[in-house]
Parts: sequence; C-alpha cells; structure tokens
Amino acid sequence: MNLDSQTIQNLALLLETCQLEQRETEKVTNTHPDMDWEDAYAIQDELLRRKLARGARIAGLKCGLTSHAKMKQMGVTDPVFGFLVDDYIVAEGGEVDTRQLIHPKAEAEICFVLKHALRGPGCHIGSVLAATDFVIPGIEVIDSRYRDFKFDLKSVVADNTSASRFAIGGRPMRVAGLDLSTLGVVMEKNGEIVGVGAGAAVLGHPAAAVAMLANHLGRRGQEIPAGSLILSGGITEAVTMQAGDRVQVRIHDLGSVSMRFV
Ligand code: OOG
Ligand code: MG
Repeated sequence: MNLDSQTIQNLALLLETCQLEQRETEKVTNTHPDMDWEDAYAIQDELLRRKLARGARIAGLKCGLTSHAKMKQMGVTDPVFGFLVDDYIVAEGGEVDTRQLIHPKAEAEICFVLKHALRGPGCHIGSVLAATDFVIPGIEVIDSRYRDFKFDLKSVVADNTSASRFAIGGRPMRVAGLDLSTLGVVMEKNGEIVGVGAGAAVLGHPAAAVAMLANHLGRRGQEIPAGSLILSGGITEAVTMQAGDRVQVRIHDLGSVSMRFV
C-alpha cells in the first residue's frame, strides 16, 4: 500500500459525496498517481464501511469489465469487482430517478444467486455452477463519479466500479441443462435494439467471472456468502440513459427485465 489511512478515508469521502450530490470529479489516480491495487480496494472498502454505518445493507456483488465490448468501450484490460447495497435495488419494471444520478448507462447482465458459499483460490466454472441456485436476467445502471465517464482500472475500483442501480427479473432458471455461454441476450432502448450478444461475451462463460470474483476475495481472506446475488458483467456496451428512456433486456430461456428512467 502506498496511501495512508487518512488519504484513503478522504478519497472515499470525496467519491461518496460526488455520488450523493451528483457531482463529477477527476479520477483519483490524477491526484494520487502512486496508488496501488490494495489502495484502490481499500478505498472501496471504506466506501462500503461508510454506507453500512448509515444503515445500508449489502444486496449483492458485481463483476465489471468482463466482456471485450465493455473493455474496449472503456479502454481497459482487466475485470474489476465491487459491491451493491440495498439503495441500488430497482423493482422489475420500476423507475430510476435520473435526478439522483450523474450520467447513467445501462448494461445487460446474466446474474447468479448462490445456494452455497464460494471461497477461492481454486474456484472455476464447475465450482460456480455447483454452488449456483439459479441464474436470472439483470440490468445494471452504472454511473461513474468521474468526469465524462473516463477512468483507469484503479480509479474505477476506488469508485466501486461505477455501481449505482440494478434490477433483476424474468425467469430464474437452474443451470443444469442450460448452456450459459450460448444464451442469447437482446437489449432494447425505447423498443429499439441497441445491443445483442451471448453469455460467452463474458470471459467465454459468465460463470468464469464469478469464479474470478471468488478467487479475488479468497486472496483477501473473504468468500462469496451463500445466498449472494452476483452480477457477472455487461454483455454488450453500456448504453446512455436519460429521463423518459425505457430499457429492456431479454435473455433466451430466462425471460426479460426492464426499467424506466424518469
Ligand atoms: C465500470 C463498471 C463496468 C460491467 O458490467 O462491465 C461494469 C464502468 O464501465 O463504469 O459494471
Ligand atoms: Mg455491470
């Protein structure tokens, strides 16, 4: 670690204030070019600590930048991981208030709910499928606190991987008998198709993203608890949303989920 604990607390406070007041900031590596991965996740941990102290509950975990479409869109090379709290939950078909957000974008995701805990290192697609209760379609709304949605990997980790809202819905399905890599995904904005893809867009198989998350947490002495919801990462590019827009994600065999921006 290169940053002291006061600096980590200050940066978490800055990023959370930006989130709560819908303000953009410059990426934290501009002001702290020497920060390392541990510092980045320590800032994210401090953000979580602040939210939990105010009464928020963990609602899930997320993998980000797991598809080539997303990595290319954001100009980065590796997946990142973050958390979701209960304030971020949007009902299936529900409304997202854009006044609470800076510059939201929506993503189509395959989501996992675990029946057993997963503890890395050593997790692979097989361990994830064995621990999965069901998969279900999801929409993640990301809202980077960085100006113009521009960042590098450490900055986006510190900013909890742009997490801001999510909805799940459709038809929960057991994974036995499903081929998650060939599941077709269609994303529509206001009834027009804005993205198409398949599960394999995420690291060849979306369960690979969950395995990476378990291995990442394992290195930090943590696990994915039983019952967790995990967003495995956007299949297609993220799509900008404004008040008045409606987004719908349809996944083969898993039905659809939608939300409206007001
Ligand atoms: C980082 C978060 C990306 C995903 O599903 O790839 C993400 C960002 O692009 O702002 O959530
Ligand atoms: Mg996402």
